[in-house]
Amino acid sequence: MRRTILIAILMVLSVLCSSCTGFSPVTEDLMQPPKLTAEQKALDDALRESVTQDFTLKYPKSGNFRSAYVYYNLDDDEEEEALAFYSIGLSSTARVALLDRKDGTWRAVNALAGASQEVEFVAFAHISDKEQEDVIIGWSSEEESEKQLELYTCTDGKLERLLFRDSAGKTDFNYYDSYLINDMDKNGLDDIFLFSRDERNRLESSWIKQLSYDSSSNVVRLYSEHPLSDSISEFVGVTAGRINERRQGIFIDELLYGDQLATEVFSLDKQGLLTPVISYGTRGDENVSSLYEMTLRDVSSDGKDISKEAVCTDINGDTIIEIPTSRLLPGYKKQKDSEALYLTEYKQLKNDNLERVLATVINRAGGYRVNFPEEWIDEVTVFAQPETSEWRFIEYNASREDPFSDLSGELLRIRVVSKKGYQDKFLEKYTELDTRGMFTYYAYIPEKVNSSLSIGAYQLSNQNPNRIFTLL
Ligand SMILES: [Ca+2]
Ligand SMILES: [Ca+2]
Ligand SMILES: [Ca+2]
Repeated sequence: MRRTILIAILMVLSVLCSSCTGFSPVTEDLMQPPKLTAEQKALDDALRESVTQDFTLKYPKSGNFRSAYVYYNLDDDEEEEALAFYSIGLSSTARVALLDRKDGTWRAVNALAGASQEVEFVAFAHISDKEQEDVIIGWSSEEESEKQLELYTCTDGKLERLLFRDSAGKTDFNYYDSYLINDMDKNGLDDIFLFSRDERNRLESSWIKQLSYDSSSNVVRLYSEHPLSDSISEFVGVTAGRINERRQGIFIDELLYGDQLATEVFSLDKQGLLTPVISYGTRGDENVSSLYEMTLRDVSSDGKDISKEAVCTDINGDTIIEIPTSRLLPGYKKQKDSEALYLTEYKQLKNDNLERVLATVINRAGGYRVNFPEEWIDEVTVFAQPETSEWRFIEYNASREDPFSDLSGELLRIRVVSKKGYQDKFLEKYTELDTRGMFTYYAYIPEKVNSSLSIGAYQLSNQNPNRIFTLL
C-alpha cells in the first residue's frame, strides 16, 4: 500500500514536471529526484553506489509508469524489484538498471544500455512466460523521430534482453510508431503488434507487424507483417477488441495526408497470422471496396487534435468495437467548409459489410452528442447558432436555396448555458437536460411542429434508456 502511494506521488510529480517544461525556469530543479520517503532514498543510494559517475534520471514519457524508479515484481518471489532509468555523464544513451532488496537493503543488480536517448514508456506483459511478466521498454531519440521497442526478462535474478530475430536473420523489426500488446489468440502469452512508418527502404511505407516469443530458440520473432495504406501521416488509434461475437481484431485508425481518416482492421487466420478484414477484391469482385475505402472520412474536428469520437471504440457498450464514419449533414456542400457539420455513423462489421448501429451528431465544443432517430437520417440537418450557443435541428428542405432559412420544420434546439455567462431570460420553454461543471444543457422542442419527424420530451428524458442526448 505504501509503495502504491509512493508510485502515485512520483507519477503526480513527474506529470507536474512534464507539464511545466518549457515555461518554468525551475524545470531542472523539479526534474531532480524528489526528496521523498526513506525507501525512495534507498533506491537512489543503491543506484549512486553502483554507477559512481554523475547520472541523470530519465522519466518515461507515456504509459502508466512515469517515474524514473518503477517498482514491479519481476520474478517468482513475492517481493517487488525496481527498475531505474538514467543516463551517465555526457553519454546520450539511456540505461535501465535492475535493483533488488536483499535483507532489507536495496542494491543495483545489473544495468543494460537502452536503444536510444529517451525512455518512451515501460510496460509489463506475459511475452515469454505465462507465470512471470516481462519488461517492455520503448526507447526514443531526443527528437522522437525513431522509436524502438525492446523486451527484457528477469532470469536468475538478472535483467536480460530478449533478442529479436526473424527467419532470415533480420533483427531490426523493432521500430515502431504505435504499439499494442494483446493476447489475440488467447494462448496465455501476449503478442506484440507494432505499427510503423518505414520511410527508409521499402515501397509500401507503413506496416503492421506481429511479434511473438519463440520458446524453441528463445528469441522474439517477426511472425507476420502486412503493408498498410501508403499515405499514413500518423496512427491516431490502435485498438484490440471484438469484431463480432466470435472474432477478435485489431482496429487501426489512420490519419492520412490531406486531412482524412481511414480504418483498417486485421484479425488472425487459422495459422495465427495477420490477415486483413475486407481487403480490396477479397470477394472475387473487382468492384468491391476495401475497408479502407469504405471508412475514408474527413477529419471533422479542426487541426491535429483527433477526438476519441473519431476513432474505433465500443460506443454502445455491447463489447463489440464500432468503426466511426462520417459524412456531411444535408445542406452542407463544401467539403472543406470549416462550418460544415457531420453525421457520424458508428458501424459494426457483419459478414464483411459495415452495418450502422448508431448515427449521431457530435458537438465537441459543447461536449455533447445527439443520436439521430432512424427516420431523421438524411432528412434532418443541424445548424449552429453561436450567438445563443445553440444547435438547431431542422427538417431538411432541399427546395430552399438556403436550406437553413426555413425554420418551420424545426424539431429541436440544444443550448449550452455557462453559469459565468450572460443569463438568458428566455429559457422558460426550455427543459434542463444535464449539468456539468459550470455548464447547463437545455432542450427546446417547438410546440407546433409541422413535421412527421417530430420527437417528444421522453426521447430526451434521463428516464429513457435510449435517450438521444448524451454528454461526451
Ligand atoms: Ca520479485
Ligand atoms: Ca498469444
Ligand atoms: Ca459496441
